[in-house]
Amino acid sequence: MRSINDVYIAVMGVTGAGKTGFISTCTEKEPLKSNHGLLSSVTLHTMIHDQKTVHLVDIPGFGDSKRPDADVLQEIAFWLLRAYRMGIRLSGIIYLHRITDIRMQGSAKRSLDMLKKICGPTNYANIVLATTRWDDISKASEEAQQQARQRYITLCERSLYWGDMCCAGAIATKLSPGRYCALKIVDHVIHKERRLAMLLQQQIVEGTPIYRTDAGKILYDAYHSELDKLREELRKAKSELEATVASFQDERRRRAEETVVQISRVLEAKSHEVRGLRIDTAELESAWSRKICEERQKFQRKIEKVTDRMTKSAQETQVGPKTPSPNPPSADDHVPDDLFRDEKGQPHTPVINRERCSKKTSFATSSTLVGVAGLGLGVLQLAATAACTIM
Ligand SMILES: Nc1nc2c(ncn2[C@@H]2O[C@H](COP(=O)(O)OP(=O)(O)O)[C@@H](O)[C@H]2O)c(=O)[nH]1
Ligand SMILES: [Mg+2]
Repeated sequence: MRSINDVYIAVMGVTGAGKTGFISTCTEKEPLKSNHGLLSSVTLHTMIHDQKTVHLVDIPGFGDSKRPDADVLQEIAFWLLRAYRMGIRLSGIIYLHRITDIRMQGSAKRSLDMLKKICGPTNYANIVLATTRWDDISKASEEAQQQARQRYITLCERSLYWGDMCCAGAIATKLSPGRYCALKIVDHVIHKERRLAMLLQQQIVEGTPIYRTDAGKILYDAYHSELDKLREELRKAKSELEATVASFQDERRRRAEETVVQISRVLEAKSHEVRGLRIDTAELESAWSRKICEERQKFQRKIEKVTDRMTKSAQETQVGPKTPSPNPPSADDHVPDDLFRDEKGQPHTPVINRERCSKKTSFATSSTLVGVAGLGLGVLQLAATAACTIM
């Protein structure tokens, strides 16, 4: 069971920075292959380390082409709000950055700015800034290695990047592959023995709408610049369309029409994302609670489907016992561990045995049931996802 006295550490960074890999290295568990079409993606990964229960919280990155930043921020805000209400406090933040990224701009810079605004300056001392992919750099030319070392120095020195956080007590480090180095970072956070109230968390708890929080403002302003640009593009595209009407050039008109439709679609999608930032705390909570409830039901249906197939498959092979393994997933296993209790504050008791998705554990024991075992692993993968995904 998870407890508010456990250690909770957020792992952040752009998509591809190495968060999931880092967590998997620490916990020695296979990373979840996919999120099975889930809407939410803040996931908790638990290990016992130094006689403490440590939960590494995989926070979705900004700048993900598959997901709007506004949606990511909503989810983080919701998670922090829920955690706060349950008495859970983060002990620190591990922020990962690829040293192979040549320039600190675009989504990398935005992600860094968001980190600062989500944490707030008073929590900078509890941030570890870790650079990944040094192994790739070590294979590069001497010149490229020199450039990477210089990038690292620039990152640490410039206030615009990590300098301000380092001056306030954050530490920067080069992450080497392997568990030893990863756990040293975790140890650093644990030994500080802090329980933090993140800036975004405080602001959301006070009822500030997302777009007026420090983190939300960054996105909101960026969205507005983007919307302004799109409106200007649309205006130009529409005047081009008008010109083509007069010119009777069919092909040119068709292209102009397509452009107008395309820009209008993007504009509508972006406007919708911006509206998501305007919601207040109560709306955030009800919208995301609903989403998570729907997700839970979706999971339940998926697991039931796979379990059904497993049973049928076992019967069709007509070998071995009818049950697919000595440890078939029970009905209880399918109920996601709502770490975080239900609406009435009652803890959900069923807990999925996370050891079953440990790298060292196999599910089926009989070689005649390979196909069934495959399905069984599917169930475990779903169950594991449910266990660490749903709050
Ligand atoms: N060579 C190398 N690859 C890495 C390192 N860290 C992560 N990766 C790879 O980068 C990709 C993205 O990593 P992942 O952990 O999924 O990033 P996330 O999006 O931040 O969770 C994966 O293919 C990893 O294997 C590293 O330090 N060195
Ligand atoms: Mg990941």
